Order: sequence, then structure tokens, then C-alpha cells
Amino acid sequence: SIPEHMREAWRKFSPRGFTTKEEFEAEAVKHIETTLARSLFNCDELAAYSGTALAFRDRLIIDWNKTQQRQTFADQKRIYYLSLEFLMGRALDNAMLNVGLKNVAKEGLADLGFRIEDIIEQEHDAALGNGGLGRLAACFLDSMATLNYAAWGYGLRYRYGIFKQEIQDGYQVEIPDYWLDFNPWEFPRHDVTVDVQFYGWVNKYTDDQGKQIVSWQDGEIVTATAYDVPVPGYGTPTVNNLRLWSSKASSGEFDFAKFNSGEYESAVADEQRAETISAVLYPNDNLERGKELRLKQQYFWCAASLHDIVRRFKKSQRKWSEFPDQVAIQLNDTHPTLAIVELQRILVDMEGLEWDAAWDIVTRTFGYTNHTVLPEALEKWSVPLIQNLLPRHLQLIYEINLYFLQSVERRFPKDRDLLGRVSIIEESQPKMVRMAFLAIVGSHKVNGVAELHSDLIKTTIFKDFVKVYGPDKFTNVTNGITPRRWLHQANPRLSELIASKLGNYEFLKDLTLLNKLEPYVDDKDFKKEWAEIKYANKVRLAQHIQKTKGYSVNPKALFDIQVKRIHEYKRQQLNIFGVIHRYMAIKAMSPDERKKLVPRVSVFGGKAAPGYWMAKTIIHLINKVGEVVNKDPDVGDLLKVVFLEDYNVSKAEIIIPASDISEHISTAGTEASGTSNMKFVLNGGLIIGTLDGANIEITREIGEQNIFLFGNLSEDVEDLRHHHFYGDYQMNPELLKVFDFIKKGTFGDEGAFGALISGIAEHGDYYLVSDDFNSYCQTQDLIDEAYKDQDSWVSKSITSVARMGFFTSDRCINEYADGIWNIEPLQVKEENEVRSRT
Ligand code: HBZ
Repeated sequence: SIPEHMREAWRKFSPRGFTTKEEFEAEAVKHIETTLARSLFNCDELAAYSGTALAFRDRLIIDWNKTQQRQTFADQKRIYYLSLEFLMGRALDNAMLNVGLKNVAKEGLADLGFRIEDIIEQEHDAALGNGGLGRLAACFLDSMATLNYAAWGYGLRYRYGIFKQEIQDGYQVEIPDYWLDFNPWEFPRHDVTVDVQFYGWVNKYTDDQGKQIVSWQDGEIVTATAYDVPVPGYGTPTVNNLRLWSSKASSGEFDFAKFNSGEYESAVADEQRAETISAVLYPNDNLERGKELRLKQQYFWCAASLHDIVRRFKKSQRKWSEFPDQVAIQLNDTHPTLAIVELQRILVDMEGLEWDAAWDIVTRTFGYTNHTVLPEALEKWSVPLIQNLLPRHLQLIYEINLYFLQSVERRFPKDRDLLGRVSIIEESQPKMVRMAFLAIVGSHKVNGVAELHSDLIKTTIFKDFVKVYGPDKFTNVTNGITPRRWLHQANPRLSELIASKLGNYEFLKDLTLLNKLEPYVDDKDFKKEWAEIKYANKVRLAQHIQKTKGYSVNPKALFDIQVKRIHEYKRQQLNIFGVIHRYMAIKAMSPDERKKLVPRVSVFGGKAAPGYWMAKTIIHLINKVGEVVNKDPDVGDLLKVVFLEDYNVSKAEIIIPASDISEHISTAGTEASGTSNMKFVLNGGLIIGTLDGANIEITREIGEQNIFLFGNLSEDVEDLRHHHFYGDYQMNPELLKVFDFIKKGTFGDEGAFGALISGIAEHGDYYLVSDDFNSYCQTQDLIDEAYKDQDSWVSKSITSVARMGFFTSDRCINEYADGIWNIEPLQVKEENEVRSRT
């Protein structure tokens, strides 16, 4: 660093960051005219966005640098959140709100000739994730920064995020999402690189001093380069770091000999192969397909992150035994499980620690979060695949397993079966490595993401590990969401109304303060404003539908929304069968009967994994039903069916505040938590749901009278499934009528939906659509009745919001910090903490 006596100029010129409208304008214009080489003659909205984003980026960098210095100086424990997915969405609006300068930007942009809403719209979503798991990671980053934890996210810098979805002729079509054309939010750190090795072979020998040496040799090297993304907290100067790795052929590797000898193409091919590693996000959620490239991605990212963490630790010159006092690593699902093996390899092979001492460090460092009990989603990698790609790691996995099984055998000497059941290696053909088991063995805590789910993992998939380790290793941290994005940013008017009653915006930092709204539940004026805001949000969604779909829907109708990944276990098929049932009922009614109905708009949105044929069929059916219903003159405004294309974070910000009812209707026991359920309720929507995931805790918090629950309980699911195969099972007759209606060709080619129907009617109905159909339809009728009483409906809405405090991701992060990471926030100086809030 610069010597003390030469720091004067630094101090004098170090930027402070803008705070006034004029200063913002100066920054934005400077960037537009110099960085972008545009002028007032050719500044379109995209250029105005770019200038604004660069101005805010500069503003963030100042606090970001200071945060990193403060954290380095404090030299306390840090959290490292390893996730293959970070579904961040847009950054500009978030940055403006978090630093408290959105109004400044709004006025400044108006001076420059732009509307802030149009400018915000220019930004491409950062869509480096599939669904709930990726968005949870993004909410956690927001909370960790807001609560002043010293935390880093580590992920991959995919060149292509989750695909863009188009609907053509009712079918999903996937378009690549190339999002990096202009990304002002990332900083390439060409000086921060890690060389990562693949393939090769393991050389074991004894050196002159008689010490066993293990070296992994002759592999192929790929270089990881860091790209850093600032993560601002709300109302605090803390700006944390999200480090994303990008792959390139290592400069040593790019074969200049080949190049010079005319093998240009093959040299380029090597380079491209290396770059392929971080090229694309795998678009499967809750399904693992065992592709070699996916395993390469996982190791590449784990190795780069681990070496980065170790490098930082080593600067402190502490003893290795202190590593777990300085470092907590959280594994977001099993995708980063190789990090466990990599740390053991670093400690034993590279740093020369004894096995037991190393393993003790490893297990004290890691925590593992499980997000699913679905068997098809549990990761397994074939032994031959790992053997070829990561030969040393396979040896270490076998060794870890050996010591683990020996300890199990010592404690349960008579239980041979137990050993087979808990073995990290599955004795199949080929043998498989069970990643969840490896993650459990290598961590000190394992958590599920809602109470029911955390109980289920203890009694089903990880039952034997509870026996081995005792129950205390397993814990629950119910998911949460950040109220900054999902209330303040997505629903600014509701946030403002709440602030007007509570006196300030403190509830955004302490969501339990929402309970101070309860006294207003019967306040007429307040209720009127509350209802007006919901209506305005519905008008906004109706405009979006008009713009994107080309037809109008009535904003006075009941908006019934189901937006999430399309999956059989989430049961969008139950919803659309219910819609068809309603359509049939309307068709059979007299005009007078129709007059009594509550008009409904059924909104669907979500992507299907490109290879998930049944999910695509469900999308197809929804679209075909829409085509028929929406133009049926018997129906008119009474029912509209809308499939919104390309559901993503920024669309969620428009859709969620506009719901009257949203659907969270998974087969009981299959949805680990769900997080959109929380987002909808926090925005004043009521929900229809099964007793699954976090729905149960939401009910406990807001009260049974404020939620529409239906369907079978998770403890009955197994018996029901059994009964389908072995009992005298009868399909639900109303659902059969729906099937007949489809089979008649009402929605076009009936053959297209044959497998969807027969899966339920003939092949066991694994997701219990038929079992829950009656209860679902009856509950939908109750919803219609309840909606007619708008006064009581609005009271339910307010009461629910008032009781949602528990579901903030801030609470969640504090629970992880306390119960798993053993870490305290880093105090930030008082004078910095006071920030203007808009
Ligand atoms: O994680 C979701 C759960 O389904 C949901 O219930 C929960 O609320 C949420 C956060 O805990 N899981 C996912 O979103 N999972 C994936 O997206 C996924 C992606 C790649 C995979 C496996 C799962 O290989």
C-alpha cells in the first residue's frame, strides 16, 4: 500500500459518491458522453439506462471497497455461500432503493428527458437460476448484506442464463438467453485466477524422508477468472461481494506449438472446450441427469472457490486448526458437495496435514441445506465418471466412506444392512456416489427448508443418518424472502401505505413490525386505500397482458395466479383441470345463473425443463384451453385463461402484487418449502394451498380463517398411492367428465393429451390429482363465495400481511448465523448507518 506520507492526494480525491440530483445528473451525463460515447442527440432509453446504471455502480463501488477493507481489517469469521444458481433479476432498481436515492434518480432522469420506469425496464434480468433454489440464494445475499454479515456468494458466470420461453402454437420453445452484451454490474478481475485440473492420474510414492506423497498429475488445466458483482444491503453501507467464475483455457494450456505448426483449428477447439464449462446453466429443476459437463461445472466452481477461500485464510497466517473459526461454508443443495473433498485434498495432499486433523477441520467448516425429497432430484454420480475426471477425488471419497463406515460399524456392530444403507457408495451397476450422503458426512449441520420438510428428511431419505449421528445434526431453517425486493420494490404503493401508518420504513428491516397494522383491519379509509392499491396492481397486470398477449382481461375479475416452474408435483394439471371443470359448469348454466358468478382470470406462468415432456404437455393444454375459452361468447368475462410467457424475476415483480388468489397446490410432502407463497401473501393476496412445505407455517402465522387449505395430508400419501395399485380404486367421476371433454377434442388434437390423462386414469396417479380433485373444486367454490364479501376479503388480506413478519429472509439468515455458522454481524459505525430512505 501507499506510504502514509503520500496519502494526502488519495484522501483529497477519493470519490465520495453523489447524493444530490445535480450530482447524479453530472455522473450520468458524464458516463453517457464519455464511457458510452453518446450525446443528447442520440441518447435512447438504453443509453440512459446504461448511464444511470454506471452512475449507481460507481456509487456502490465506493461502499463496496470500504466494506471489503473493513472486513479484512476486522479479520472475523466470514460466510461463504456456495450456490450453482443466483437468480438475481434486475439490479438497478434494487441499487437505487438500497442506497436510498431512487427519488434523486427519478427527478434527475426527468430533467434529462426520461421516465424512470422506462429506464428500469431496459435492464436484462440476471437469470442465473432455475427457480426457488436460485432465488433463495439471491434473497440470502440481500439479507446478509442488509444485516452486515461478512459474506461472499460463490457461483458460476454462465454466458447463457435460463432460456427465454416463447409459446408457439401452444408449445414451449426455448431461446438462448445471452445476457452479457452490456453488464455494468460485474467487474472482471483478470488478476484473480485459479488453475483447475481435470483428468490425469494419481502418483503415490514415498519421499526421501519416508513420507507418503500423493500427486495428481498430467491433467488438463482450465483457468477460472473471477467476476465480482456488488451486493448492496438496504439502508447500510455494507456492500458484499458475489464472485462468479468464468472458464478459459489456461494460457499455459493454449498450445502455441500446435498453433504454430498449423493445427490452428484444434488449438481453438481446446480453447472452446475450456470455455464451454461456464457457458450454460443447466435448465433442469429437481432433476439430475448425470452429464459429464455438469460434473465439470461443479468441480471447476468448487475448486476455484475453495482455493480462493484458502488463499484469503492463509494471508492471516493462522494455524490450520483455526480455519473453521474464520470460515463457514454453506452448501446450497448437493451441487457443491465436491468442495468437501477438495478441502480435504488441499489439507492432506497439499498442506500435509494428518487425515483426522484435516477431516475435523472440514466437518467443522461445512453446512448442507437440502431442498428436496424427490428421488429423481437426488444427485448421484457414477464412479467411472468421477474416476476419469477426478481420479484423486474418487480415492478420497472412498477413504472418507471407509472411515465413516468403520465408525458406524463400531457403534452398530450387528447391523450389516445399515452399512449398506448409509454407504456413500451405492453398490449398483455402475457404482454410484450418493452426493447427499457425502454432504451429510462432511458437514456439521444439515437443514431442511420448512418444518414439514425438515421432519420428512429425518424420517425418510436420511432416517439412517439420524440413527448414526443423533437428531441434533439435523435442523430446520424455514425459508424466507427479502421484503426489500418483494414488497418495497415490487409494490411501492403498498409499502408506502404501510409506512404511512407505521410512521417509517423500519418494517423493511424488521418485518415483525408489520403486526402494528392489525389495529387498522377495520379502519374504513385504510381498507379503501388497501383495496385501491390491489386494484391498481391488477390494472398494471391487465395492461401487461394486453401488451404481450394482445387481448384484454377485466381487472375487476378475481385474479387467480399460479406462477412457478412447471412440474407434475406442483400440479398445474390439477389447476387446469379445475378450470375446465368451471368452463363446463358455465356452459351448462342459464344466463341468470351466469349472472351470479364471480368472473375469474386464471393466470399461469412458468418454464418446463426442455427435456421434460409431460411438463411441456401441461403447458400445451393450458394454452389450448385458453384459445377455446377466451373466445367462447357463452363465457365472455366470466372466465379467461392466460399463459404468460417467459416467467422470470422481473415479471414476478408485476404479477405477484396483482393476485387475489394464488395457487400452491403440490401433492402433500413434495414441495420442500415454496417461497412464492410467502411473496403472494406479503403482497395482500390470499392463497389456496395444500398442507405442504411452508404453507403449514404460513397458516399457523396468519390463521386458518385467512387461507384456503384443501387436499390429503402428507402422512396419507403413501397409503393412497398403494391403494391406487392394489385396492379397488375408483377415479373421481367429475375428473372423468373433464377427461371425456378433453378426449372429445374440445381443445384440439386429443392425442396430444393422452399420456397426461392416462398417467392419472390408468397408471397410478402418482401425484394424487384425482384424490384431491373434489376438495380442490369445493375450495375454489368457497373462494368465489368469500370474494363476494369484499369487506371481509380485504380484512383477511390486511390481517395476513400484518402476520407475515416471520417469513423475512433476515430471520432466516439470523437463524443460520446462530445455529449453523456461529457468526456475528460486523458492526458498522453509527454515523454511516443513518441513510435517507426512499
Ligand atoms: O428450493 C426449491 C424447492 O422445490 C422449493 O420447495 C424451495 O422453496 C426452494 C428453496 O428452498 N428447489 C429448487 O428450486 N430446485 C432447483 O431449482 C434445482 C435446480 C437444479 C437441480 C436440482 C434442483 O439440479
